[in-house]
Amino acid sequence: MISIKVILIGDSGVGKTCLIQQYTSKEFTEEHITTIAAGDKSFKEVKVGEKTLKLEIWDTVGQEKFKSVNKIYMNQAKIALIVYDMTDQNSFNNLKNWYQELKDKNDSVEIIGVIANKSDLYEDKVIDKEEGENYAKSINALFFETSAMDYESVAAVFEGLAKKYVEKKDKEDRKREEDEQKKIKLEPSKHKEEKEKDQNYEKGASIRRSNIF
Ligand SMILES: Nc1nc2c(ncn2[C@@H]2O[C@H](COP(=O)(O)OP(=O)(O)OP(=O)(O)O)[C@@H](O)[C@H]2O)c(=O)[nH]1
Ligand SMILES: [Mg+2]
Repeated sequence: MISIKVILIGDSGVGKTCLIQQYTSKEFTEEHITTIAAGDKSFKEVKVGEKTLKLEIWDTVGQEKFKSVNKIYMNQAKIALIVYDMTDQNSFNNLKNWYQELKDKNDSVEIIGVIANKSDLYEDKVIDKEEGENYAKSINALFFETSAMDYESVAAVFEGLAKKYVEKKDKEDRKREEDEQKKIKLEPSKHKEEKEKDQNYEKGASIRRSNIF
């Protein structure tokens, strides 16, 4: 089974812990208990076609003062969710800083999702879906709207990103195989060329030899 590290980043209070809780145990907490011990891991298996992926989901802290520890948590993550609260302009403005953090401190991320959370609070919404979508597009990420109270919307994120990851890996595998095939096809002619070169050399050598006598 393929095991992959998934991280959630974004400002404090956007709902990272709640999203993980909903996805892994179908629970929602009203209280905001700031995550301080970054690196809590939850696991969930997800099926993509024939493949089963084991998601290792890491919860990270959104508070500024903990930023220095984030390198360890960002490292080796293959999937990253950058979360904002659609009722909080600041959390949206900070997406670019989180993206920069990710670029600086992670060298392995393959798939990024931009998550607009708290869709149940649509009356207080200050960021339009289009703005979120445009930002996601600008960093080549997938876009999702979620409510951490609604399991389906949350599962769609993890399943969507896992699917994209598998598709990307499959494509890379196919490309590698094609390149390998091309090499094999090229090799016989390479052999032939080398053989001919050798034969010509032999011919030349026998002429050279006969010139000696
Ligand atoms: N209405 C609503 N509230 C939410 C949603 N997601 C999270 N919340 C609330 O937002 C607050 C913060 O949620 P957390 O999941 O603790 O936020 P966090 O991003 O983990 O914050 P830090 O750990 O401080 O970085 C809590 O009071 C949650 O109940 C949502 O989709 N809808
Ligand atoms: Mg948290």
